[in-house]
Amino acid sequence: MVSTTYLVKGMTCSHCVSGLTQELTPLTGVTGVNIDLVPEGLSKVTITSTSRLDLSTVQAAVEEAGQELDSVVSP
Ligand SMILES: [Cu+2]
Repeated sequence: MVSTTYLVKGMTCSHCVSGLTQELTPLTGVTGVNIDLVPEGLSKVTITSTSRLDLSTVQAAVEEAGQELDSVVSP
């Protein structure tokens, strides 16, 4: 099991959290999504998966949710 934390820009409320969770959860291999919301800052998004996810896949899901991937905390 792999756990990776990403910093995501542009999340402001619980709707953003559930929107992003809904985009990330169906990705292949994902078993858990935990989001630490920081309104108007960088929210911490931790994804647990059976194998390492492609950064481009995560980035696409984040953009689909209307947010912006800032960086990866733990590779
Ligand atoms: Cu929101």
